[in-house]
Amino acid sequence: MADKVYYITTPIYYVNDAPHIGHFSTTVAADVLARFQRLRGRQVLFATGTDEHAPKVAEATRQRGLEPQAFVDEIVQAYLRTWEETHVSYDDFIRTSEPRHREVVSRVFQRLRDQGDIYKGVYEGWYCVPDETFWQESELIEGRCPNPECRRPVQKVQEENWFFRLSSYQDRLLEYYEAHPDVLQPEFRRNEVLSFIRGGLRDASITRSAYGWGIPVPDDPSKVIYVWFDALLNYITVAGYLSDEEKFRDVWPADLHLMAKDIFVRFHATMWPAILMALDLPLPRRIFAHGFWTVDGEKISKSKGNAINPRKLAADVAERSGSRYDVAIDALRFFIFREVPFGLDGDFSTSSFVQRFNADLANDLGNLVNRSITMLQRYFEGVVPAAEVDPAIVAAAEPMLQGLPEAIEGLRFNVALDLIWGFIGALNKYIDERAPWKLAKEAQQDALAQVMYSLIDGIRLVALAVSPFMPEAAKEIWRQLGMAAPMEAQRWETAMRPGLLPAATATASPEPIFRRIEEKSAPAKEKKMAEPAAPAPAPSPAEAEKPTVTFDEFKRLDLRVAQIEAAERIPKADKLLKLTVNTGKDTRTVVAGIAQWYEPESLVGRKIILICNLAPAKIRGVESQGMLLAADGPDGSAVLLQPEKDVPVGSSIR
Ligand code: ME8
Repeated sequence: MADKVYYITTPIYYVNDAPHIGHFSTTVAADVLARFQRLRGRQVLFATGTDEHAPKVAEATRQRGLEPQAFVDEIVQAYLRTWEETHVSYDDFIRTSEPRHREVVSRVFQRLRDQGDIYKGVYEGWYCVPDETFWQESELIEGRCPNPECRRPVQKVQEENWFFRLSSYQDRLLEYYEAHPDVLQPEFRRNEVLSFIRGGLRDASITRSAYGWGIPVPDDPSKVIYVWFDALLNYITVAGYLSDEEKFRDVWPADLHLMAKDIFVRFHATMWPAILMALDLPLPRRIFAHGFWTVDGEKISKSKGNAINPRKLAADVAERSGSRYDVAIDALRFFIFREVPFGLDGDFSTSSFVQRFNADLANDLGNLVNRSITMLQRYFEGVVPAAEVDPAIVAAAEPMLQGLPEAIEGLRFNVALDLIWGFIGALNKYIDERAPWKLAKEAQQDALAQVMYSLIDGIRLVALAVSPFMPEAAKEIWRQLGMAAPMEAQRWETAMRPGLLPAATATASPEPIFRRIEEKSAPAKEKKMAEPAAPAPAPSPAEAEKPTVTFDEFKRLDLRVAQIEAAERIPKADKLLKLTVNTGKDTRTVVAGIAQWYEPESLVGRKIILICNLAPAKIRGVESQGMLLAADGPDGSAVLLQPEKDVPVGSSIR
C-alpha cells in the first residue's frame, strides 16, 4: 500500500470564538506532520474544519437576532484567517453545515437505523451545553459537568430520542484494541480508554429535540442529530465516503486523528470507532491525544480573558523584535513544541517564549546563518567554493538525519527539535574551533574552503529539517543561501545527505532573520517586571544561610550524567516516581518527587544529572540510591536539569 494517501485530521472546532493557542497547537502539530510527509514524497490529505451545529450556536444567534448560518459564516472567517496566517497547509477545510456533509450524516443515520443500530427510546439525563455532552446523574460531580476541563452547570433533559447501540460494540472494541495496541496513543491514555470501555458502555442518545439548527433526523423532523454524532462523521465526508468511491479507497482509513485529551476517551476512542464498526469501515490507524495548555499556570478561559491569540502574540513579537510577522508566527510554531513533550500538559508563558526566541532562534540559528553567509561574502565573495564536507560535520549531522523521521512520526516533536538544535550547536562550535578568520589570515585557502563549504551545506540541511516547523523562516534561509532548486521540490530521501550543496552557488546578501527581542521595548505589563525599581526578591532564609563550601568539599560529590531506563508511579504517593537509572557504571533505583510535573512515560530515555554518592535512603518503602537534580520552576514545579548537548551516560560533572 505504498501509494495510500496519508490522511491526517484535526478536530473540527466549535465556532464560538477566535482560535487560541490550544487550537493552534493541535492544528500546527498536524501541519508539521503533513509537511513532513510531503517532504518524504507522500501524497497527503490534511483536513481541518469547523463544527457548526452546536445548540450554543443557536442560542448565541437568537441573542444577537441573527440567522445561525449567517453567524457561523462570520465566525468561520477567524479560523480561515488564522490558519492562513499561521502557515497551516490544509488540503480540505470541512464545515459541517455544508451540503456534502449533511448528506453523509443523513444517509449514515438512515442506514444504521435500517440495520437496527439506531433505535427509538426515552432519554433521561443531564446535558452540558458548553461541552455538548450528555451525562448520567451518577456521573455528575457536585451536580456539575464531570469533565475536569469544564465543571459547569448542567441541564436536566427528558425526551424521546434516537439511540445508537454503543453497548453492543463494547467487546469488539476491546478485542480490536488488544489486537492493535498501537492505535491509541500515547500509551498512558490508551489505558484510560480501556478502563472506560471495560467499565461498561451504555447506548448513546444521538438526537435532540429540534432547536432550529442542525441536521434533521430523516423522517422525524421533530428531532435533530446530536452534534457529536454529526461532527465525527466529518472524517469520512472529507475522505469521499458515499460521494467519491475512488478517493475513499485511496484515503481511508485515516492515518492519524489528532486532538487533545478532552475529546479522546468518550468520543474519538469509543464512539467513533464503534460507528465505523457499525458501518463496516476500517478503523483509523492512529488516534493521538495531546495534553492541555494552561497560560501562566491557569486554565484557558473566556471569562478570564487569558486565551492567547497566536496572531496577536506574533504581531507583538514582530513589533518588539523588528522580525517579519511570518517569521514571528514560525517562532511561535517552533516554541509550542520546543519545551513540552507533545502529549503532556504544558504551561504557556510569554516570557519563556521570549527567552527561547532570543536563545534558540536569534542566537543559535539566526547567528549561525548570518555569520556563515557573512564570512562567505568576505572570503569567497559570497560564492560557495568547491570542497568536500568535513567528516566531523558529516558525523555531527548523523543523529539528526537518522533520528528525525522517527521523532516526527512518533509525534516526539521536542526530541526532533533537540536533534536539530544539536546539529546547529555543532555547527556553531565548529565555527569557533576552526576560526575561519584565522585560516583566512594564514592564507590556508583549502582548509578555509572546506570549513565554509561544510557550514553552508550544514545550513542547507538545517533549513530542510526545520521546514515542517518553520516553513517561511526556512524559505528565507533557503533564499539567502541562494539555492537554485526550489525548496518545495526537495525530498527527504534525496536531499538530506551532507555534501549535496552545488559548488558555485551564489548566496544572497545576509540579513538577520530572527532579531532579538530587547527587554526594554517590552509591553507595559512585562516592562514592570524588568524595571530596576522593582526590588530583587529577597533570598529565602534557607538560601541566605547556606555556608560556603571549599572546592575540595564540592569535589566529594559524585555527580554524573545518568539515563532513565524505566519510570513508574509509587502507589499511594502522588508526588513520587520510582526511576530505574543507568549511571554508566551500574543500574539503580532512585526515588524522585516529580510525579506532579512529569508523566512517567515521558521520562524514559531522558538524560539527567544524578548525585551518585548520596547516602541511600528509604522513601515509602523504596530504597533510593542517589538524587536527581532539578531546578525550582517559577510556578513551584520541578524542572529537570539535563546536559545542554548530548553526552555519554556516565559522564562526570565538573
Ligand atoms: O471539542 N490546550 O471542539 P473545540 C490544548 N467540536 N488544546 C486545546 C485547548 C487547550 N487548552 N483547548 C482546545 C470540540 N484545544 C468539537 C470537536 S471533532 C469531531 C469535534 C484544542 O472547539 C484541542 O485539540 O472545543 C481540543 O481537542 C480541541 O481544541 C477542542 O476544540
